[in-house]
Amino acid sequence: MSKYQELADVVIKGDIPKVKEMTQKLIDAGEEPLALINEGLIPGINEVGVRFKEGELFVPEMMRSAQAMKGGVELLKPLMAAESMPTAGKVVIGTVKGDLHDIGKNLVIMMLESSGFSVVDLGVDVPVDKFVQAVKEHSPQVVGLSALLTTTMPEMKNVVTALDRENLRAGVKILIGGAPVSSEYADEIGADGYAADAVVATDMCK
Ligand code: B1M
Repeated sequence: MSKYQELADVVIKGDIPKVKEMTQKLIDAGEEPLALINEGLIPGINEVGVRFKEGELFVPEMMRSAQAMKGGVELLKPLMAAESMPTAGKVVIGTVKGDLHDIGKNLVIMMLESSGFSVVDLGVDVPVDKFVQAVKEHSPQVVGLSALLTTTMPEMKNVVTALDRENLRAGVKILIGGAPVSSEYADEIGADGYAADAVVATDMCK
């Protein structure tokens, strides 16, 4: 059992005030912010996914758990912010069209920013054209694509194809992430890499 099992349990219950209260108590007790995320909040939301799949939980419960998790992350975010670090580079990131999941993407952003990257967040349900436009406008070193649904994975390929077509690949690496994708999928669609989590994503951007 994880040290932060109780925190995971209140995420599973979708108890928004309790998640905030417990996160704050753990912060005050000097616990490591990243450990609270990786060993408390994420295992909690992952268990919600398992129970949803098994038909024990439904969308409204999953939504409440997601909100509870976000409440905890919001308290941890300022503790991980970079303090006047020189910018390590620019990343444009978004969740692909048709997909509304953003917890993982937001964690990646948080880690990138805390490592000194400047990040342009395009949000969720981002159409291909918006990625293309953002690359033209911001000239990032990395484009990050997030997808959590098997049905939205092909949108990643559409973004890769569009950036190829517009001759925008020079100097830009495309990194993909999200539960259903893999490094094999990255190879298959012609992306430059796959990051399994926010820490790996940040290392790869570096
Ligand atoms: Co959704 N959902 N959901 N959901 N949901 C999943 C993904 C699912 C696996 C649950 C299940 O069945 N077990 C399933 C997908 C099945 C499939 O496609 N194979 C599913 C489904 C079916 C759905 C709906 C269709 C349900 C419905 O309406 N019937 C619907 C779809 C809506 C849509 O998008 N169009 C839906 C809706 C929702 C909520 C809105 C209720 C909510 C999302 C709230 C939000 O994000 N604001 C939600 C949630 C919370 C989940 C689960 C439970 C948790 C996702 C999550 O936040 N994980 C999820 C089950 C699961 O994944 N275990 C599930 C925690 C997060 C930290 O991990 O997102 O993987 P993750 O991000 C990681 C890495 O993947 C990586 O780093 C992150 C941090 O470590 N990473 C990147 C992610 N993006 C990256 C980008 C990068 C790099 C790394 O770029 C550089």
